[in-house]
Amino acid sequence: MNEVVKKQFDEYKNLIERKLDEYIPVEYPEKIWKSMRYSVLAGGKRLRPVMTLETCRVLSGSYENAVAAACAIEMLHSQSLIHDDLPCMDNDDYRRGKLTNHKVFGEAAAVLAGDALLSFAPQIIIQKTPKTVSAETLLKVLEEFTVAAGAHKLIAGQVVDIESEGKQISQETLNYIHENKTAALFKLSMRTGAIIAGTDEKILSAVTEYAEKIGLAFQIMDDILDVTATLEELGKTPGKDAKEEKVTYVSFYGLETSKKQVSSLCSEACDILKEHNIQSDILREIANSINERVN
Ligand code: GRG
Repeated sequence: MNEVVKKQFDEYKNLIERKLDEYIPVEYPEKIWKSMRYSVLAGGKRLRPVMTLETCRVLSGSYENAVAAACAIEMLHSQSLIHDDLPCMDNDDYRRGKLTNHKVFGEAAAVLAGDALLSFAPQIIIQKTPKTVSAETLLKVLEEFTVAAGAHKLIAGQVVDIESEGKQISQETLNYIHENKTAALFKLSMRTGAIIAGTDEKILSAVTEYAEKIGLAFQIMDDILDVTATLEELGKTPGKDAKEEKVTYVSFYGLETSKKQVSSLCSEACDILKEHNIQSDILREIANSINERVN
């Protein structure tokens, strides 16, 4: 990412960090709030909320109106990571370079922290979105959020992923998992920014298509990094996919073809921006930088 774009990205990121810290207090009973804060404030890349803010801005909205929803999406992302790391799911000891939530707070608190984040996130959208945003828009944002978080999207992807372990699955099933586990959150992030900006259906479809491509590219890169990166680089345990006998893009197509697929998807995503005259350096650079990412 070039220096100017990185500065813009970091401005959004710092705003998200500040607001997440402000939105999640430590109240009674302290254990649950501390457990929620531990994972949400553990220093992720904040890619999804930055995409929400930038999408809103570039489509002529006030990005300030999208801050609460952007933070809620990051809370949902954190919830999915806390639960995914549990022994009954992916069973990981490290996340974002730190011990996973259940390793620090215990399994019961980790399950409850995830549950609490899942309902706290829409609460934040309702309570913290500026009142200048119409009730109709707020309802659309909440619908997008609840659909993405539930059994139609994230949970569907997770269930099929778990059921597929140790099996030879088709390319169709692999894509289903990636679309629902990973791309769905990128789509939610961008669609939320676009809806708050009040964009028309044509542009909403264009940003959805961009997010689909970016989401798939991001997940293929995740599969690649699982094979090529270290624990220090990743902040989580590498080599898990092979250990759990998971079919991934790398096991399906090999490393080189997978890398080519990432490049093609990223350049197709940039083409969509160009075609619809969406002039965002950040969104273009996010697409360009996915194949360079190391964590
Ligand atoms: C509902 C339990 C549950 C799971 C839903 C989203 C999900 C399915 C599971 C989370 C684990 C996982 C490996 C998701 C794939 C997407 C992905 C690569 C997440 C990591 O995102 P980054 O790299 O993380 O943006 P940071 O730490 O930077 O925020």
